[in-house]
Amino acid sequence: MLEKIKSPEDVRKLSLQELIALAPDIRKRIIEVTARNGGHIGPSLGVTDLTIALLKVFNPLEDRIIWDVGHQSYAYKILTERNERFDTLRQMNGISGFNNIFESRYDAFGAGHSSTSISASLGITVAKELKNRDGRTIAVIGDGALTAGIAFEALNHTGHLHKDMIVILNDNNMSISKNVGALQAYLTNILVSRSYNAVKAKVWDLFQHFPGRIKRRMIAVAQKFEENLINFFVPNVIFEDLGFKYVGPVDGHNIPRLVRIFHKVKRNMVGPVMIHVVTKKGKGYEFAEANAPKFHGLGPFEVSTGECISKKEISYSRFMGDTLCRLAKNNKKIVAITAAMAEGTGLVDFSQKFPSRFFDVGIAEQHAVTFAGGLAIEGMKPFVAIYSTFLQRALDQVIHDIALQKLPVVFCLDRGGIVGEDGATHHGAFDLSYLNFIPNMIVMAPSNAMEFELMLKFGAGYQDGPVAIRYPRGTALLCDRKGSKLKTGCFEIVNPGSKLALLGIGNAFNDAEAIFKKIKTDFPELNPYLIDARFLKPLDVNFLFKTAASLDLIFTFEDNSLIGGFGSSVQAMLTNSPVKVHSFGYPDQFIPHGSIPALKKKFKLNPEQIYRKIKPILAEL
Ligand SMILES: Cc1ncc(C[n+]2csc(CCOP(=O)(O)OP(=O)(O)O)c2C)c(N)n1
Repeated sequence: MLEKIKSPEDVRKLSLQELIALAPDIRKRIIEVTARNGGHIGPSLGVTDLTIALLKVFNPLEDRIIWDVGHQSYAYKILTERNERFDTLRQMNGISGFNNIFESRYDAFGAGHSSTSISASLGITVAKELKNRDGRTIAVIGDGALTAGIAFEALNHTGHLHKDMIVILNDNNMSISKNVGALQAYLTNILVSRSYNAVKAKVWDLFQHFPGRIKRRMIAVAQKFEENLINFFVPNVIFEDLGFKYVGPVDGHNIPRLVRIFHKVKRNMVGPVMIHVVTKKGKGYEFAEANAPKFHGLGPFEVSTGECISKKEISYSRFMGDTLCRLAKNNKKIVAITAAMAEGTGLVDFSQKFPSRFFDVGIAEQHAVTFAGGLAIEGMKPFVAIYSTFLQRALDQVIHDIALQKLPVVFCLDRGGIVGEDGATHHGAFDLSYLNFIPNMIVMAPSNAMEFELMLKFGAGYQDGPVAIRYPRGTALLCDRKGSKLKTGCFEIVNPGSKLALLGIGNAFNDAEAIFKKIKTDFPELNPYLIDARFLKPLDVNFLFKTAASLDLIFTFEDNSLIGGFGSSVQAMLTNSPVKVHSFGYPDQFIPHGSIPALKKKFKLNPEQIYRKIKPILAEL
């Protein structure tokens, strides 16, 4: 079937039976490609039927379909003229793992961070009306994404404006792990509403006594009736009270039924409509159905077994979780907070060992930070583990609620630096910059696991204000070098030298060290300083003013945007001294997707490339 589909127009021409037959083909394609390239397989398999039904009824060039996060849009990509390129998913210059308006005219709004779809859809709806343009706008948002403040803000505004707009709530009861919160409990309540299910069970039982053909016809009639009947039994007041017409719950894997409902809504809508669709994450691939958190998003895996191909090394995330468990054992004040990322941030063990001191707040980074503030002001020691890219969303809370009040919250910023295949929306390339300007903040970055442990311990003991530790994605580096005791605002001098210094922060220190080794081999007469900066803030004023100012040349290394980061701080401090500072980091642009080595190469930031660049300068020296 899939071979026949060149564009969404072809989907619109298919009969219901053909639509049903198309679904397994798409699922097969998604499984094959994600097994090779990694990616968000579970969410995409879950909405394959929903996507087909949407494209049967709506025309994505006249109407607008906005996928929240965009991680579930693989079937949509396949059906909107990207099947041929789908093999390049998440690879350098290939198809993005999320929606991207520069990739396709069918992608109505870019995403990667969650919960933006209703706001964007409302903007599009209003703009269309102002321009007198036809077409429906459809936001598809997951139950997990609905936990974020911005989604509530958008529902509030949509209900108020009362424009014709469709919100599809894709309810699979899961965020990455099990979804949390009172709203989720409410949604579950809708699904298991006892009176409704009791009536339904009795009716279906009754049908079993009829002969085959009559039974089938009665079931068809009952299904239609059920869509209306359900509203009598189900407590749907929240969405209705917010100004939406509520439709559902609807089986998200029943394509004919979805098509029927979409047609009906399209024809009859007045004001905003919420269609509550129930799906199964990972639908159609047994391993993904059985283990939704693992198959939410993962690296390459073996299709026949569902086993991951990469080696099982301890990641920085896991190392953080393990260390925090050890610290929390002896320090009852430590609490851990995640915003729907317990797996990703390595906190699953912590959640099991210290359930009363673990909080998954849902996709609610802003709330996570201010909630930590409340805990801290009462004397607790909160560790907030959030990916660097997602903390961007809570910048004001970090400034206004935490730093301004000098609250001793520890921010564990996972996935600092570039993250690879997830691309521009997920790289943590700005955190050194956006934390750098905040007064009262201590900002550290470890170059290896041992350093990381020292920093986590430092954070646990520090009471005078907030501490941020940013660390990269990937394997926690073990290292023979025993670091000296951590002192606030002191660089670690790994090799004392003269004339020249290599200053690296965090993961980039390892690049500095590799370059240092090359210099020692090629220029035995040179003895550069090798510095593991440890602290972005406060910087080591002592070293910079006393020692560095008398050097000829300094190279700084960071896996962060050059603007406002480590190198720019060092340069600013040394403006009045004759020493020359060359900084290596990411340029002022959004870094695309691709493997980390490929991206470093593209930006000429791997140690070999940097070395080649600085060699002539060294020769002069
Ligand atoms: C602001 C933000 N925080 C965290 C994430 C990481 N994240 C990606 S998808 C996801 C779960 C989304 O759940 P849901 O909306 O129910 O969609 P599903 O994956 O279940 O289809 C999370 C937490 C994100 N993309 N954006």
